[in-house]
Amino acid sequence: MSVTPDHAVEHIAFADLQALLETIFVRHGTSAEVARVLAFNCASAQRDGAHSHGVFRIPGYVSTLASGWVNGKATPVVEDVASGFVRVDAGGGFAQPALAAARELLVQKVREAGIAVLAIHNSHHFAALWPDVEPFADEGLVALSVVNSMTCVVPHGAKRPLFGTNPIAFAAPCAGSDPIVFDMATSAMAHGDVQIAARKGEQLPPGIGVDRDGNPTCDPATILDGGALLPFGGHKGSALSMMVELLAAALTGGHFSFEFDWSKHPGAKTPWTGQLIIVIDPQKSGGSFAQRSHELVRQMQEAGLKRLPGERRYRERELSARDGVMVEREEMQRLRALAGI
Ligand code: NDP
Ligand code: PYC
Repeated sequence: MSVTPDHAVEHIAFADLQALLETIFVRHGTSAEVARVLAFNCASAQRDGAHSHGVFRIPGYVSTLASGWVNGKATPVVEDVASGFVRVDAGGGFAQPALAAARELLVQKVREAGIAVLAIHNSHHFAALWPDVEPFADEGLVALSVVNSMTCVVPHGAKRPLFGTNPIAFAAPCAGSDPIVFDMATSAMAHGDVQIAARKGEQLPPGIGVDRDGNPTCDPATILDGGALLPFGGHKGSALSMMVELLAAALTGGHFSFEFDWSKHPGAKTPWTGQLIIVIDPQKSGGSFAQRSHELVRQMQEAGLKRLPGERRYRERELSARDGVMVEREEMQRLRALAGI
């Protein structure tokens, strides 16, 4: 993994980065509200060092908006379907504004029933998934989310790609510390990281992907040029990826990763799929969930664990609060050009 020299980066205040990204989104065709939600999401990923879904994604957002593939001004339609079920039609827009529109109703249901599901369809998700679950854990709730993406992963034992990179994110409160959060693609590597490696001319470890004929390759450019990714962990990751297709698409009414055709929209980058979020109120269990989380973490650490999932991001977040959010200088130039400043 290459290291960026200090002189090649800028440090920018989080609020300034968010404002810059908002300007870009509005300039390239979103409503002010959609721009606000996406800019906060993307700036948060950059702040936390989640680089495969930070400002690296902005040119993709811009090209997808320009292609007419996504509706940047969509107004989500929220439906109160049952005591534990909220459905949202994102209107061909982004998934995060759909979540924002349904959030209050969802949490109200969770507090009443102890559990509720948010099923988003007709949506585009181009971001990290942890920003969608972590805020629930900040409020004392447990949240699990899945989203499917675009065909680029060969199911274990199959001959051609079918699944998306299909991440799973989970967040739970933990007494005395930040929430426990993990967020992982079910592919051996996120597509974004393959793109970053290709851009840097780096090779990948074995077991990540195959070329267009199904032969193993460590070359990210070969994977991107007609090749495909593999699920992580063989048949186990493949089963989880299948579960994500079922929950994020079949259950929500969204498209499977292989069901949409963006070929008539050159520049389209955002998967047109679905997202499921399950939120649970652990207070309904009668015990002290957050104390129990704390105990589990304590035991894991006593067993020798040095790094919890989420911890690296929290550390990066602290550094960004102290020094400003780190962005490569070249990237900042691109962002300012896209903002027209
Ligand atoms: P990583 O493999 O980098 O990390 C997965 C999880 O494991 C994270 O929670 C991470 O915590 C944790 N982790 C990593 N290394 C360790 C370690 N050594 N010990 C303990 N925990 C560790 O993520 P992926 O590459 O799989 O995914 C990257 C991003 O891509 C995700 O945010 C995902 O949502 C996004 N994505 C989005 C898609 C979409 O369709 N929108 C599709 C696919 C991926 P930490 O964060 O603290 O490093
Ligand atoms: O990194 O795999 C990925 C991805 C797909 C859609 C958005 N991110």
